Amino acid sequence: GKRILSGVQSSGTLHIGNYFGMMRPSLSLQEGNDCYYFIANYHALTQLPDPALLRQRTFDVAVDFLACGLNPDTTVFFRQSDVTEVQELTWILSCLTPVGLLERCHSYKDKLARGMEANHGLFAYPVLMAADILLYNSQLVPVGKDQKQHLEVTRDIAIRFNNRYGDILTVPEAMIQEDVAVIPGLDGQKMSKSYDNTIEIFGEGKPIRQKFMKIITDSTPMEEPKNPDTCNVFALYKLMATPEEQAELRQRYLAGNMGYGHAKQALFDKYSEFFAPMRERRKQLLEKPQLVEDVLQDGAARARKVAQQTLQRVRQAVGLA
Ligand code: AQP
Repeated sequence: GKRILSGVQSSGTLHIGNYFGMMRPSLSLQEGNDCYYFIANYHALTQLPDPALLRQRTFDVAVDFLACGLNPDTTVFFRQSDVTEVQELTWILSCLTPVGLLERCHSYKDKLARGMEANHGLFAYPVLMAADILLYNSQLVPVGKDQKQHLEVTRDIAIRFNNRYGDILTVPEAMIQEDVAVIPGLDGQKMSKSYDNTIEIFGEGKPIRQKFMKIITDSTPMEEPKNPDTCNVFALYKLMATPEEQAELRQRYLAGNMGYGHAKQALFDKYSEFFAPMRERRKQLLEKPQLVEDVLQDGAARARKVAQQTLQRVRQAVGLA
């Protein structure tokens, strides 16, 4: 088995881009590996100044991840901020991270371009992420393609550290599944909270159905054949449908006489069915907030043990201990 690390920010409501890009691959690694999965609430703080909302969303992410199948008996599941050791490692790593390395990060440049406030936390985000990964001696990090560059920054920092201080840190590898590397949103761009183009994992009622109906398609007329392989609706359908169901819908695209409204309805039905069991588990968990809190506390205690060992080695190596 390998040491796997995976994190998700609590900056908003989890969407199916998070689910298929990161959560599902992470969940499928639980058996036979040594998994550390956490809620990145320090990271969320770079974008979320409302304390009540940050607390609420952190709890919601915990519930949603558990509902989606995280097994807290085998996986160490915790809140990032419950293991404050990560902040000391962040500082130490900061002292060997060139500013230019961070200035080149697309995610930071994107956020600036979209008018977000350039606080230092946002700039230093990849160093905190490196600390998360390195603190737990992670070997594999399942992520969507948007995080590829940040993983390279982590590797770069780890290698710099080891070159300077000796072989202390484990240099991790990104695990990116090509078929789910970039899940498209309603507008066909990467699904992302900050693009406001998301489909929530646990969306409800009319508003969520309306979102499906708003997915952008080309304007091929109803009666003409359509290309499933360039269609956002079909791309999302493929994530949830069996091979037979995919073949069937593909056939209908190619045959013509099927409007996009029909494909969207098929996608919406599939989504409702796919997430139904998780929705049920989520309902049960929402009734037991103390159980969720206990899981996180227990996870934090287990995570802290590893964190303290790594930090001790690091402090020794750099001359702080
Ligand atoms: N569209 C996506 N396709 C594939 N993977 C995705 N991930 C996010 N969007 C997609 C993956 O989800 C994991 C957790 O993401 P995060 O908590 O870092 O959130 P994010 O990437 O910041 O999500 P957003 O919605 O894109 O937020 P903003 O707009 O704030 O940047 C990561 O592994 C990510 O790759």
